[in-house]
Amino acid sequence: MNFDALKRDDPALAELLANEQRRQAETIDLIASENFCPRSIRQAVGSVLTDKYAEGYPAHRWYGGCAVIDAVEQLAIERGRRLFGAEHINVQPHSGSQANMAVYFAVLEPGATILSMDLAHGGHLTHGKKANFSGRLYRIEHYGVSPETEQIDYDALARQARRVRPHLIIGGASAYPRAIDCARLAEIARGSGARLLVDMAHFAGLVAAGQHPDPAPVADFVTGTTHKTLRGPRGGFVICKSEYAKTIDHAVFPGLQGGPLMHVIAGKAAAFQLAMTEAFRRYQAQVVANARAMADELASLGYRIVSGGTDTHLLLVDLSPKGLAGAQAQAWLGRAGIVANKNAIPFDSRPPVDPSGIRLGTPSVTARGAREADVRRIVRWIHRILAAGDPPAEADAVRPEVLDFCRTLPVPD
Ligand code: DSN
Repeated sequence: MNFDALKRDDPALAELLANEQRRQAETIDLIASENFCPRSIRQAVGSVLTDKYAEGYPAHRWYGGCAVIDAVEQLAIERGRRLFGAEHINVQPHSGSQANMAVYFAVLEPGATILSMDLAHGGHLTHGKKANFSGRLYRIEHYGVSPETEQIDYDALARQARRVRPHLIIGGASAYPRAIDCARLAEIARGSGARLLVDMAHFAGLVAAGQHPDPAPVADFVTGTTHKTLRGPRGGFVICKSEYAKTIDHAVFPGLQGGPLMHVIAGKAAAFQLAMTEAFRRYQAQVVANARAMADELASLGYRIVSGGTDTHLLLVDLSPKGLAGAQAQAWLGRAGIVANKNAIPFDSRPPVDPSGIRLGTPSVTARGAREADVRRIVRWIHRILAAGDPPAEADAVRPEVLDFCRTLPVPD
């Protein structure tokens, strides 16, 4: 990106941004929730739309001068609806957390019961962690994965839902490598008198490209983020059935937020458009194929893959059989320019700050054009480092090869 004006007005900040640009160009990003937002979308996000206040919704604003803004938001709404087959979409949530909050505020009273996936089994902070608003405001019951399969046991979940009688069931996670059976969740919700929210923040891009079942036809609410697999700007959205449209819109504004980030909403419109292309469908198929190839290569090198594999863009590796832990592995890999994150595995005996696993994802590296052979090569570098007698020295030896890889597959435009 050209930082000419920033260099003139704030050289110190311009230097930091250039450093980050270089870091991204020269490292392999395996963080499952990250991606490369195309330059065209970054132009929309960096545009004059940041200047405009537009509290309200298209044709119903509290400010003058919103004709262009209305057209931009309407475009995002229409494209989002078409992309996900949604009855209604609200594109204003600033983040996935706020999208979830909007659903809770729309249909739950404080103290209501939520049944959601345990964070320790791959769930999300906003699905009821004690330190989060969700855990403070609501009575949280968690489901997890089966100890045998490390996958959701839908029969057990159905029994739990009938016992707990939650007001809301949440499907979706941030470190669960398997496809979510949204139709089954809907059946369980109906059978227990609950509403269903599917938080597809992680797999929205897969849904858009037909690589994961679409929750929109079966769930009362679907929340998502636009910056993960969807490869757009950082932000959130809520999809719901028409009967909830007014309640959700009211929960977002004036319930939670004031002025929408119109520059980001323009970026969302652009992302939804790109997500409807054949190129995007091919990209997401490759994201999943690459994750499978990574899991397969790791398993062949003796690593234990949580749940035995993946259906999505991410995998969880249990490092404990190798006598390793996540934080140390993250640091050694980082030294070689391979960026990943430590992650708890289900039933982890280690603390969350230094868990037994690492989470690996393929959205970013696939956006650079990597295919199965490339990700298998990355896995062999990971193994070289983690299996070495002197891992930091081996990381230093791998680093030039990683740099060469990054130059061969540059960050996309
Ligand atoms: N923090 C995100 C992730 O890394 O999965 C989820 O919000």
